[in-house]
Amino acid sequence: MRVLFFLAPLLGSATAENGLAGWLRHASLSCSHQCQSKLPANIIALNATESSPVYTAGIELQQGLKGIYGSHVDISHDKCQTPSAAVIVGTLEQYRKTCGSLKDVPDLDGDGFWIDTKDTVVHILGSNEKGALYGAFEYLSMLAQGNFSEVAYATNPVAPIRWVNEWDNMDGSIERGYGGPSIFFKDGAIVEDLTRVKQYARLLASIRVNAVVVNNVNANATLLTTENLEGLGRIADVFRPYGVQVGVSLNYASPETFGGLDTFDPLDASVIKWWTNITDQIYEHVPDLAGYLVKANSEGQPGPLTYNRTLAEGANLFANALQPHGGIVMFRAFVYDQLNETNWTADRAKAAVEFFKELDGKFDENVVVQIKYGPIDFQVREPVSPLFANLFNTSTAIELQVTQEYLGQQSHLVYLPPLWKTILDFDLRIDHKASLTRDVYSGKHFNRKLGGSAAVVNVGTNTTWLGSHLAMSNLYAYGRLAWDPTDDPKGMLQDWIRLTFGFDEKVLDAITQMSMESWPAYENYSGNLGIQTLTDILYTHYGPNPASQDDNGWGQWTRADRTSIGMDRTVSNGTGYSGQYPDEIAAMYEDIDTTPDNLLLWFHHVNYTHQLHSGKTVIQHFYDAHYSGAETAQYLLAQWQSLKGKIDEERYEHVVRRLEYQAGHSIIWRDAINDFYHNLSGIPDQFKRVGRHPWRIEAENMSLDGYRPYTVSPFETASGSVAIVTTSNETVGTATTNIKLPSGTYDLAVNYYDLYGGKSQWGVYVNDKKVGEWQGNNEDVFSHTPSIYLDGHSATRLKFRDVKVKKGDTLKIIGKPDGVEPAPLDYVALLPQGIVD
Ligand code: GCV
Repeated sequence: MRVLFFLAPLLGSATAENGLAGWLRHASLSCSHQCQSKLPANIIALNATESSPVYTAGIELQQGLKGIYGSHVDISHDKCQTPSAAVIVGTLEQYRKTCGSLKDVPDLDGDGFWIDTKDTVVHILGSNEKGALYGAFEYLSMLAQGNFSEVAYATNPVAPIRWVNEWDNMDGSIERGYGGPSIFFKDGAIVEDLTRVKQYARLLASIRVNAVVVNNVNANATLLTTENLEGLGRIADVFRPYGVQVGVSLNYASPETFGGLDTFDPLDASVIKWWTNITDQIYEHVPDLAGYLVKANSEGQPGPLTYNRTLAEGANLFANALQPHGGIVMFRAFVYDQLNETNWTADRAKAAVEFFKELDGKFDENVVVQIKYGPIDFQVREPVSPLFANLFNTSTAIELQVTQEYLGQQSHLVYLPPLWKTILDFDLRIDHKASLTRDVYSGKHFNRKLGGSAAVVNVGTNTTWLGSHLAMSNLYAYGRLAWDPTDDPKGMLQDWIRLTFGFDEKVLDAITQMSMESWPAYENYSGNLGIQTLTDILYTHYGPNPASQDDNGWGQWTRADRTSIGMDRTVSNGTGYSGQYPDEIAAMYEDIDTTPDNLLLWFHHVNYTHQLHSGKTVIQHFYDAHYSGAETAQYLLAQWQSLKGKIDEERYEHVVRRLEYQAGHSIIWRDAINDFYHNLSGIPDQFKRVGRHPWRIEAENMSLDGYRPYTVSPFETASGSVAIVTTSNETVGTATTNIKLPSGTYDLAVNYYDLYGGKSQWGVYVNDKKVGEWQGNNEDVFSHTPSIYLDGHSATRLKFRDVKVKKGDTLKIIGKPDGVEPAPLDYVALLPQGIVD
């Protein structure tokens, strides 16, 4: 293959950009003479019907060519002869009808396509219209990257199901959404203006996602009102030209709560009739509905178990109603009960296999069991769900999460594909044969037709879609992996970077490095060694709160006590979970010596002094990893800052703000986790860092006027466990101290708490000269769920650089409370160059 790059300088790099176009910016490139000769002068889209994906492909190509190279190209639909260079897009069948046969095109299946750029006429031919549109986006992606390679290849999807799920509520809020309110719903109805839906449709089609479930799995039956079904029809009309089908989540109890029946028993004739009618009505509005997504008997949601019916009977109820219409049921395996931690063998991780294994083969053909990648809940590290290895006669799909519920909620940069790959590429050794997870859920391993993936995305009306520009790489890569799970995380990322930020080598290198380092760093400064998560699982799922995992029924336990930590999931002495895997994998996890360090605490309960394969003790690994992760987070910021001037101001500033915040919050994470386990175990840090902060001035040790000490809970989320708050919500507080450090230039860090429900103001002064000021407005700036308490979610750290001080100077903080926020302050640190503390 001849690879031709006519890389042109990116014009308009200084133009402000708000992220709305995502990776489809089609930013302007200058085109040399040589490049001009490669550009098509005509577009032939072999379908003239405006709602068809092939028609859309023609429009996208036209707009893309205009955007990238400024060239206006006409579109025609009914002939394939052209006097000059052209691009022809259509299905293979349309091509044969209009233009005759084409040799060398291999068999295409699913939504696959053939692209051939070797000739003056570029051919983009899909096995169906969707495939043709995907091919057009592929070609545009090449052009937008200045790539004029002469290629001819076919590509087919690994699986037919490539869905996204949106957890949008009818009132417009989004469960675990960090990019603003819904693009679909508002005040119980479907929004009138669907412009954003159309923009989303383009993004999804360009990454070959073929269906979107528009409402939350915690579903509200009012979606089924006539007015809302009409609205659903409007949404589907917008998605249709992009080849994206619409699906809906259902509430199992709807026949009773919405339909007025006295039961929702799936075997009751009136219930069956009710769902059949509703399904027929939905198809009247959305004739190509993809199907239903159902969360049943989970986290308070109703389901068939209420009537002692099996989950398979529950799923088949919908399968029957959908079958005549060609729809499918995505039935979620996320079913578990509350458990008692005093029972050593109780284990939520076992639930999915316990509920579903015996139902294997009992689901109708159009049911797909949708399985979260790990057995708990989208944690920073989990082993693959063993359910994939326990369903031999049932179609499955993997559920991933693009929205970063437990992974920094888009206020932290975490590029997820390296995490996902630990699951997709895992060899389950079913029947002692190679059986990669990706081959199991795609249907390939068990030779099943249905299968694939779904990702919880939760885009919102924010112009960044997800709440952060850099988070969009996760959505882009999800689509690529849903099509081809062997795709390389770094390669996909770099395509995304070029499409999103241009071709500057420095930009490419920096964002690549930052992104690739981000998940390991996040794991390091949050929960490591397979402890799943240490985020607060009882509140926002965001900041640190290791104690929240235990002493409750949620089953996300760490079983940490003064001497030991971890879940014993062995068969010999624990919950028996490891025995849910095929023999070879079960044996690996059963034995502490063959369990990888990064999953040690998932499978074994050990002393803090247990030695890892790495040679470190568990506790020292905790300490070191947290220091190392937080240090990397500082570096992420520095790498981005090195790109100033190379990225438009608007996006540069938006990202810098988040990375500054992340750099600070990683230190809050680091100290909280280290202090917690240091306090619990009493084991000192070999390097004497934990609990020792020579550069800090604790706010509670300053002279206070209008401020008072406040004991923070959880204790580890305040340095020394105490912060200060103003004595009333009207009183301005002042905290003063004399600087005892040697005279010099320092970075001045302040740790404060930014609560929801107030916008306090703070100022920091040296000898009455203002060094800096800030406002407690995180809720307006960042995407994560805010907190109304002083805790690990609201704890925030800011840095003012290069502050000159003299020994004996007066350092003063003045805090002005607002609303319920009493201008809380934890500490100030004066940091010599190079010190992170
Ligand atoms: C939509 C987790 C989340 C819930 C989510 C649930 C699910 O528990 O915290 O918000 O509910 O998973 O996937 O159903």
